[in-house]
Amino acid sequence: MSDAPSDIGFDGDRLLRRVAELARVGASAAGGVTREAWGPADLAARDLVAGWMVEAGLSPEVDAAANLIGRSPGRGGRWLATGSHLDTVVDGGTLDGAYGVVAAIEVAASLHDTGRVMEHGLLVAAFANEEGARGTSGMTGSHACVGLHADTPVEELDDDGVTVGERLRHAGGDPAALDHACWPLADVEAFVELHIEQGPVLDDTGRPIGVVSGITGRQGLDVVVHGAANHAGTTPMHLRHDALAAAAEIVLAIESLPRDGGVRVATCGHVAASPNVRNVIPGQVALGVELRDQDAAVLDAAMLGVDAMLARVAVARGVTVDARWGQRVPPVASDPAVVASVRRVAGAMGLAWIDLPSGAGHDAQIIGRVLPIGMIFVPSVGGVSHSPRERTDAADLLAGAEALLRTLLDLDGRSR
Ligand code: HGY
Ligand code: MN
Ligand code: MN
Repeated sequence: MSDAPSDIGFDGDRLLRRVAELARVGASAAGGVTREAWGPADLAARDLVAGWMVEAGLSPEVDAAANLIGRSPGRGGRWLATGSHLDTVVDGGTLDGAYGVVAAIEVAASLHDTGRVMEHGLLVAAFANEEGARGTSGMTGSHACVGLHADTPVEELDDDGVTVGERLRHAGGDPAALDHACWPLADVEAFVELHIEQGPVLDDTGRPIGVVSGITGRQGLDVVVHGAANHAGTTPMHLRHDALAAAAEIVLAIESLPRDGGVRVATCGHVAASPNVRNVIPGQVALGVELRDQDAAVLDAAMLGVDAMLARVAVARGVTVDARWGQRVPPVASDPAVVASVRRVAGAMGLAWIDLPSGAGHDAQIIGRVLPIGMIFVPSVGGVSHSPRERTDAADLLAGAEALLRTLLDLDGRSR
């Protein structure tokens, strides 16, 4: 850790160039990026990154879950893992996920360029479908890496009616052999993910480094409200079963959960009304809902409250409400040894840091159900993410990547 950046071969220009190059793969008209998992842009990004892995001395492979994994063996038999994801939301930013992958490859390149071999092997992951493309549950790849693929079933249908399994096969994976994607768990020391914060805390406080204490839990919910489609001119108000009006009550009740002391945040981000025609009373509405909290017990309690609320709305509005509780991504705490290492490194680099929880979900959250994890955050200007306006200053991107490199070296030196 006493090494100056030049001693460890860290090439900041290369890192920034690669971030910019990746931003052109799937560039959207709005100035952002659309690289939905398993689509052509996502696969093109994966090919580009695989080439960079080779240059960095990593041996890349696409595993059964369509993750791109690059490995470079160390002197001993154990591994340190890092990485993030290449897929984005529709019209997302250029950094969410991609930054952590590019920085992880820069770590490998730094070691390779200086001929340094760690005691641990380095495993660099570009996980598949972190975001949940086309309405799918998400974090498909990271689940498989730690043997939890049953939690992201390959039978799940996306919004286009295509199964996750078919998507995986198209992307070079093998849905029948997902257990082959599992890492040698007993031999992995830790997983460290570098990511933009995606919130305002670091930008507000002017600190370049966030030491992530834990990652918030997320509970998905799909609701379908069945009313009765009918003529909007002839049907008296008291004889209607308006699915959209009922759904609106549900949306507002979900929004009020945090205000009423329930979960930390609650969002209804997806609405599909049918037939969605001005002069027809809506007959059916589908809602995509998610609740997030740092405490699993709080999520459990909120689920009971939501079930009761849905039943009340159904009776009051004369509609039927089908609710299907979806994917639960449990909250996870960072490993104390990784946290200590990131703090130590930031201090040694003269970078101001704070501890903070992650409000966004991350692949580290899945890996952390089985292995020790930690995350390093860098500031998001204005706290903006999942938007073409997502931005981080170049100096912060470089500081974060160097902190990742030094954290992995620190962990390598301490856990032989
Ligand atoms: O939605 C999330 O928290 C993550 O960005 N996928
Ligand atoms: Mn995201
Ligand atoms: Mn992300």
